[in-house]
Amino acid sequence: MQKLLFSLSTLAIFALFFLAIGPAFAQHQHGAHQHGADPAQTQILVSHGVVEEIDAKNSTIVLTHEAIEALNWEAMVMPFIVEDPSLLEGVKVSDKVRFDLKVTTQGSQMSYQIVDLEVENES
Ligand SMILES: [Cu+2]
Repeated sequence: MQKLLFSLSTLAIFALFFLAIGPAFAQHQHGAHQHGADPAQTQILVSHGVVEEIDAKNSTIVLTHEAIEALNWEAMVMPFIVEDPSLLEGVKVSDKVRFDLKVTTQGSQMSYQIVDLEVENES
């Protein structure tokens, strides 16, 4: 009987111990969670290019863009998603454009979206 009482009180002590550290543990996890979930970071880069293809239905434009040093990109041909398809209104193939590229970084993931586009043909 005395042995049982001892183990019960041992259990009670353990229970108290976990009750006491439980909230601290939860708080620590919460803090770790907040730090671990990298908030998305965005930056806007201004670049220039030439229009190769326009697909307004899919909010996509293919550009030959100049080198973008901030991204370590060489000049190349690539498709871009535009934030608003109305940006493609009045734009045609072989137009020279200036575009604002929103770069979103979340952890190791990066995504790119054109948020402004302006035709800059020389007259
Ligand atoms: Cu590119």
